[in-house]
Amino acid sequence: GFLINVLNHPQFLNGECHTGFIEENPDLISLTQKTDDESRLLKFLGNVVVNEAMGIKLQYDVPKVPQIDGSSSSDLSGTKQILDTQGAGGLVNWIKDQKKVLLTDTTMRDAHQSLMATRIRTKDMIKIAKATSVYGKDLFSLEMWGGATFDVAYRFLKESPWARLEQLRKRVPNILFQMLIRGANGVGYKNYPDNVIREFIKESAVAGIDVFRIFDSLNELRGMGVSIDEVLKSGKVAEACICYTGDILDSRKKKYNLDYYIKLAKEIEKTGAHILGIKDMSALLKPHAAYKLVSALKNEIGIPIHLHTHDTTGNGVATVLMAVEAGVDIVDTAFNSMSGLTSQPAMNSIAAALKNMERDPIIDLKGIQKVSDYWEAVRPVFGKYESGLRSGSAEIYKYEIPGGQYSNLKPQVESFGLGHKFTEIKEMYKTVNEMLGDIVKVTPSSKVVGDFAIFMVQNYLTPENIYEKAENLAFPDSVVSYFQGMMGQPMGGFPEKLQKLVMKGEKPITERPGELLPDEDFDSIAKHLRDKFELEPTKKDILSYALYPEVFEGFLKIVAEYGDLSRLGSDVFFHGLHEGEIIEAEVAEGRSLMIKLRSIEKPDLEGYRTLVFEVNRNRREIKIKDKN
Ligand code: 3PY
Ligand code: ZN
Repeated sequence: GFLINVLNHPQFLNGECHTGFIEENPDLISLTQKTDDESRLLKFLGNVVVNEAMGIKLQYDVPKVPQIDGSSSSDLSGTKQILDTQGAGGLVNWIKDQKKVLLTDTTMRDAHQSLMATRIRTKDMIKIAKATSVYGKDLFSLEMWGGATFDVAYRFLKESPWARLEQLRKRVPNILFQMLIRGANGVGYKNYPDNVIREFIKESAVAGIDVFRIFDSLNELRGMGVSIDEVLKSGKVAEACICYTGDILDSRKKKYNLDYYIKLAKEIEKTGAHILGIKDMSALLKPHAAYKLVSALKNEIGIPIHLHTHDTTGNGVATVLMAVEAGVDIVDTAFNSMSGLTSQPAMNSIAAALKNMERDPIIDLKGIQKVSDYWEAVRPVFGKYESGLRSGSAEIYKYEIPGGQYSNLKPQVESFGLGHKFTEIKEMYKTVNEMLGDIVKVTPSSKVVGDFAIFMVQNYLTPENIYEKAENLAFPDSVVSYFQGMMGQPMGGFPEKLQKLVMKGEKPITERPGELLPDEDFDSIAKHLRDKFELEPTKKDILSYALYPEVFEGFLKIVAEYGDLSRLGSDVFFHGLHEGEIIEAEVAEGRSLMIKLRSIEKPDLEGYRTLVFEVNRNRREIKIKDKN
């Protein structure tokens, strides 16, 4: 490395080398560690420039972080302190005593999951964390973990979701942290052994999660039982959900009517859960249905009610306001610049609308505007992950597609080369739901319906011809797993004829999947990680591997190859540098490199491009294979 540094030094290249040259340039004698970081980072950047951004990078403004003076951020006391000093029961009593409606902010979880394929990075979150803790001090909670964030952090962002939790916790000591857990499906797409779910909850609770929002993708209570039980044991807050589907205002729809939800809510209350969540993942809960449902539930159960909806139809704010009228205790919202469309309804607007009203959430309106302004400036960097939806869509009432899935469906369909059949696939989504007997659709059951719909269109199948045409076709894994009973049992059971077709003679299960899955062997995972990666794994590593073996291994390999990428700015992480751009890249605590991309050369005969960088003014060249 040393010799190359000398040879590449601009002074050396210009023939200005004399005997004192080395002494005057001590940075040439670099530790191996340092050159390692440097080469790894350049390799990463080179790949982004050549193979992802293709040398094109727009101008992004640096988001302004509101300045907080020291005094306003210390001694903050909020819902977190109520839980920590009075326990979950004390918190529940406090909620019930509030006249105001309490607000949750979902920006760091569902909002970006639904708007930009979950791509917001830890770095963007921690910059605004302190300001959020100050200006959002009267929020009930921040939903900032779980759902798809766990998988995406490792898979696409090459960073640890655990580190995110830890870093946010340090900066937000006063507001409850909330996560979404898919019951027995954890933060994944399939049922996990009970010990994985239990240990994951324990570890998350210790790491800083306070409120666990638990749901089952088929509204099966037994799919949530293990999670509820473990959260109760941990002393944290168990929020168990009814997932809303159908339309309780339509008397022709008999399956998911008001009685169905009341019965389920009562069963949930009996489990000892602290809060009832109404999870309206597809934004199907119309404003007047919200009023009807919340009013009825308020009469029937005693625990607080927390409403989660999306704005996919454009009616989200109205739904929230009607729920507030009916006495809902807590509602999910997102800072305005991260709200709307497939995301949550707009927090700043709702808080302003309720100003001076009986249930005024009493939030610092000026302060939350500053936080919203920050996110507005962050968003353009993630533009390529946005869906392009420009308005709310009333057709979602017909299709019943969850927010996150709706914005993702188009790219997914395009990846199958079926972009021109998007409308047909949405129609098929509805048809498949009917073929399955009208099921609750939320991760992972929504993925089953989506995969099945694409499969139908791809293979020119219809509900009529499928029985002869698909006899020898292999169905998507998610569909097979669903019919095996590995995601639980849908209300009303499986359609038998279709189940036979998919299962091809195999016998489905009716037990709770967790009863049949053998416990995960954590010791053998630890040994595997030790042997393969020379890593002394933490409990968190072991759990991450148990949940996502390939994804976690992929993450470890990337870190070995490129180093810790979490310190790079998102503009650089996603778009690299443009020719002539200079960045300051932090490679380790307190150590930054000044990197300039001088030029991108034309590919050579083997398709390699030479990129000329300057790192701390030293010339560095690297060759990157152009894969395009
Ligand atoms: C998730 O499971 O990630 C969801 O957001 C479902 O609505
Ligand atoms: Zn949601």
